[in-house]
Amino acid sequence: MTQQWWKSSVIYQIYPKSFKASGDTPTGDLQGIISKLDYLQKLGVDVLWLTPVYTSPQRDNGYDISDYYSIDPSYGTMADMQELLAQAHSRGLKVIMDIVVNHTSTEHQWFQEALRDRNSPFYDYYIWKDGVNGNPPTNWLSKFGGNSWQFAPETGQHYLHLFDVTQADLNWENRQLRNEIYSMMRWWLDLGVDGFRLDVINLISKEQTFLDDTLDTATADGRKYYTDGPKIHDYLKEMSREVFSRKTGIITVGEMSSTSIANCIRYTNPAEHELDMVFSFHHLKVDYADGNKWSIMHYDFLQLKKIISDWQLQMQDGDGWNALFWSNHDQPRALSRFGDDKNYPYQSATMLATALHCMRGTPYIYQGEEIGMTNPQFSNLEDYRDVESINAYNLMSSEWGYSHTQAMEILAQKSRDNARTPMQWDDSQHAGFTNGTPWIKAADNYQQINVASALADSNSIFYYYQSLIQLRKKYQIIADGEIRFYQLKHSQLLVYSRHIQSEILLVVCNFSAENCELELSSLDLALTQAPKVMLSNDSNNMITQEVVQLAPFGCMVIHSI
Ligand code: TEU
Repeated sequence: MTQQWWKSSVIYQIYPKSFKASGDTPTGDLQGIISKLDYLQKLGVDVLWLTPVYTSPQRDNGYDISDYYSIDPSYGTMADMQELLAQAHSRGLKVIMDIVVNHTSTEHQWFQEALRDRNSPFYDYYIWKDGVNGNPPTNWLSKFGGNSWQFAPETGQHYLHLFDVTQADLNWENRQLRNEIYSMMRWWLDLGVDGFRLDVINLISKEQTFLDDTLDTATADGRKYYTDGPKIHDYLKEMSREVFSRKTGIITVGEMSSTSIANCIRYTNPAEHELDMVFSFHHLKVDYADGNKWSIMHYDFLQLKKIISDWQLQMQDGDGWNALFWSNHDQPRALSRFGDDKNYPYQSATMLATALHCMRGTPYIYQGEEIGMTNPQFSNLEDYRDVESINAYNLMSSEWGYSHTQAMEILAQKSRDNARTPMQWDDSQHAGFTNGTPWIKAADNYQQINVASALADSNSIFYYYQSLIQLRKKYQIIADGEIRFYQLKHSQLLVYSRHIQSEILLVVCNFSAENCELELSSLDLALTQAPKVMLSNDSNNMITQEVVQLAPFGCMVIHSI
């Protein structure tokens, strides 16, 4: 196995709560995942990423961990976890765990000990400060709304929570805490997991000055004091030494909140010995009006291309590595967001997949993306479950004065629950997700959009994904080729090429609902006389020696050797 085997791999994200229930429970479970491993193997992915399945009060669906060493009973047992690892490994699939070490649940024993006794060694595992003249220690805002400090009467001080009030930030300055975390991570590696997705890992090092921010823009909310903080690279190097270096063949991916390219080069350049790859989110903020997520806006295509090309080119120059993704459990469905899920669902889904999978980086598929799942368009507030969405609704209606209809429209476009509806397995009740009542409603379109019908149709989105995954394995140029971009001002097309010596892969994607043409001479590329069409998602897409013509949401991958 080469050292960077994951360059030619594709990773599949499972949100266990919504993936598959093995019986009649409202939530999915580990046995449900085991029952679908053959399906994932058929798709052809290499690695499964499981969002948190540890014991948790589930206030933030498992990102609030109360015990790192056990499985939440709603998902099963540690024996189920071991069975999942064994069954996955026997199919050649690796499994990575989502590890949340920026914060724990306030129900974690460490926090409970801290509350009980200020002199306990666990007190300093968290970040405690005195209030200032009856106000919180700083004006930093929580990512889920409101101030990010909570007063605890038991201790007389405030603790920091960058997320929900039940998610207390850990104090990484404390050496003993870091050692506890590293030994816990080694324990999971020893159990057989193949690596980690590290939740908001670039927030763990806080500047120790604890100063107020200006609050005069959407991002002046305190984040400059803890994002890519002063000791972050030291901590990741330490984690790499203490944990990652203990096992070969693992993979590490960091989730980086509001980060910079320069930092992400350091996080992922192999010479730095920090992480293998990173998720960044700038390309998914192109529909935030004035930086505000809770707004209605059609995304800005030129901005999207600029961000993507900047990240691709600069990470390439700095020998960094991107995790490529359109979707995850925190984002609305990409097909509904960047495509036309009503008129061109097949073309939009396959074009978006092509645009992503042929870039430089390791592609991630979020459950359901491979069958074209869409936003559910919930019409009742009661359909929503997500803590962030419910807080946002309250903010919009009570503080911003939005009407119920306005706030509901915004949630329908932006809520994280858009991606959290049950995986659509078949056309039976609740999409075949559970025999009982699901914890969150399935999208109404499950009778048309589901795995069973995708598998039965050789022209489905599923099989297109299967081909894309196979191409990455077959053609080294997709994994390793140099990337170049063209036509960055074109209002419909994303155009880029990959190169290994004189071999060229040209990728042309139409992000609009209109036909579109590209003059090949505009690219200054030495293509052969008759380049081969490696992939095309519409029978009306055409190529001649002079032009590429694309149908609405059409795309073509052209190989010249
Ligand atoms: O997300 C971090 C993060 O930055 C997002 O929460 C983002 O701020 C928010 O989703 C915007 O909609 C990770 C997890 O992926 C997320 O599910 C958790 O809620 C969060 O960390 C806290 O652990």
